[in-house]
Amino acid sequence: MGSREELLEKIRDSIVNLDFDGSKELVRKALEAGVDPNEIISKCIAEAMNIVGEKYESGEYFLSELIVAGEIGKEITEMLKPYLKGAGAKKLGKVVIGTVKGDLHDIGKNIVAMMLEAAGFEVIDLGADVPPEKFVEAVEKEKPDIVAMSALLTVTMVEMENVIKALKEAGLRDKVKVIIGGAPVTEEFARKIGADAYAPDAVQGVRICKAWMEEKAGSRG
Ligand code: B1M
Repeated sequence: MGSREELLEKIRDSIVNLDFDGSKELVRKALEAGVDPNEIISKCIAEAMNIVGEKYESGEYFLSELIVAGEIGKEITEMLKPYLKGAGAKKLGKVVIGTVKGDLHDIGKNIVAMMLEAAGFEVIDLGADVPPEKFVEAVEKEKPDIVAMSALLTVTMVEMENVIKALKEAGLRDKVKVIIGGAPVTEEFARKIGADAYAPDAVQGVRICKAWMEEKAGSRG
């Protein structure tokens, strides 16, 4: 029987096998059948990327395969966008988001941005490879409630600390909450660099940001 679980597995496998058109066709089918886009993110994109990462590490896949998997991940993320929309006109709060300097991985960051928007946040997406001064500039200009950062490389995680330092130097650190995420990031690292929170996935990231806005609204009376 072509169950939902089987369809999700097929999507995951077709991403791992780098079947560009096949994976997109299956995602289209799943969305038409009413499959929750959040499941496509967690059970297909995220799991497939982990498997691709393992294949890359073991030498079965090379950089070219990593690039193709990344492109598939991006295109599928774009396909999910309209299905995640649905928030009203009144914005919950404003988030400035970006992948830190030296880091080009933006699939996870895009998913977080999309889910924040779907939850009712206004999202200013600075893109990938964003230096600390760009975060500072955006905080000065946009006056967000939250700064969200993503890093996928152990060597770029340090840039998150540099952004927090730059915000402090500009006298802006107390004006925003800072949340960080990305595969190599941990709760302990977040605490060490002085971030306010760490989120292991987009769902928890959105939950934390929403809780902060409720707190803020509460303290305003
Ligand atoms: Co790269 N890559 N990559 N790569 N790549 C990894 C990260 C790697 C783990 C693969 C491996 O070896 N197993 C490895 C890093 C090793 C390390 O540092 N420890 C690696 C490497 C080595 C590299 C290069 C150095 C390879 C090379 O050139 N020799 C190079 C570096 C380029 C650079 O950035 N300067 C490189 C390049 C690339 C591509 C460009 C080809 C491509 C990215 C395409 C793109 O993003 N547009 C790519 C890909 C696709 C991967 C893997 C396979 C998949 C990443 C991904 O999209 N995951 C990855 C392996 C892996 O992660 N297991 C790998 C899916 C995504 C949904 O997850 O981003 O973690 P993630 O986001 C999650 C959560 O973490 C969380 O929510 C998201 C959704 O639930 N989250 C947040 C993330 N940010 C958040 C922010 C928040 C909250 C939650 O704030 C609110």
